Amino acid sequence: MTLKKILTIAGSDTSGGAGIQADLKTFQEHGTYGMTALTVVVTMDPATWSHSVYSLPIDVLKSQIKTAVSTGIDAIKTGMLSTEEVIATAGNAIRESELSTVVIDPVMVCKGEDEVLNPGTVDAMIEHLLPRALVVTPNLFEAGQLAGTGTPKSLDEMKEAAKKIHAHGAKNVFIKGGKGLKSDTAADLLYDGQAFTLYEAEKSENHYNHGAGCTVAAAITANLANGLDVKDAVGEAKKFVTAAIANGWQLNDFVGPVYHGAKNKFGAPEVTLTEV
Ligand code: PXL
Repeated sequence: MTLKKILTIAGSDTSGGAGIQADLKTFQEHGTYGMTALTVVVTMDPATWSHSVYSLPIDVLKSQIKTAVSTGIDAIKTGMLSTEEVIATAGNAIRESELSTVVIDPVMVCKGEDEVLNPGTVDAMIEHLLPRALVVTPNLFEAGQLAGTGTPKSLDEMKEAAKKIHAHGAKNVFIKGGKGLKSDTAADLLYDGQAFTLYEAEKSENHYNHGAGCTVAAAITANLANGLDVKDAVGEAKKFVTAAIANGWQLNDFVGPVYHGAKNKFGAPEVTLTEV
């Protein structure tokens, strides 16, 4: 048996819904083989759930990347990258791999925490990661940071941000609007440099959605590794995460992760595509 091998360069979410845990669970559900290069370990205070972020030494990160790349990988995904040095290291690894199946999830904050991890990281992502991205998957806040426009609040503002991010070199820009827009659906926008496609699903009543952003980016990566084109990879990933959110569950008083196994267990929800 051979499986497509995917390396995720990302952080560990100890609570298991986001980060490298979301990536590995999602890769597994897609019949792909996940490998990891850990950048940080995130822990949560049991009394308040406030996050602490512990960076691993850069040599440890480089050593992990070397190990995984030596096996011959098919795709790379990036998640939480805490410093400019870590971002440059991930960018170099992508360049040296010569892979085109590269998905950049430009994680800047954890949900509930409202400061960018480190202000210099936005410019570093623009320099080292966006020019190498087949798909970049910002949420609304991250799109506003990368575009320099401020957080989009409408479809027109999402389109404007997507164009600016595309101009930084990302071949496809997928902005995760999710429940953030005042529309009746959970709507995300794909821009390939020519056309805008809106992906819509029913808005979930469920508020247990921790890890949704990492999960959709991981699903896009796995679908691309398995040979889907970008438009279909995104469409299938949207179904995967919509099911995962609909079946999100309460882990404790503070957090409810998505259920990464939901689509395979319960079936795919409906997602509609519209050129806009
Ligand atoms: O959801 C963003 C995210 C990404 N990566 C790690 C995280 C989080 C949020 O908690 O912990 C490691």
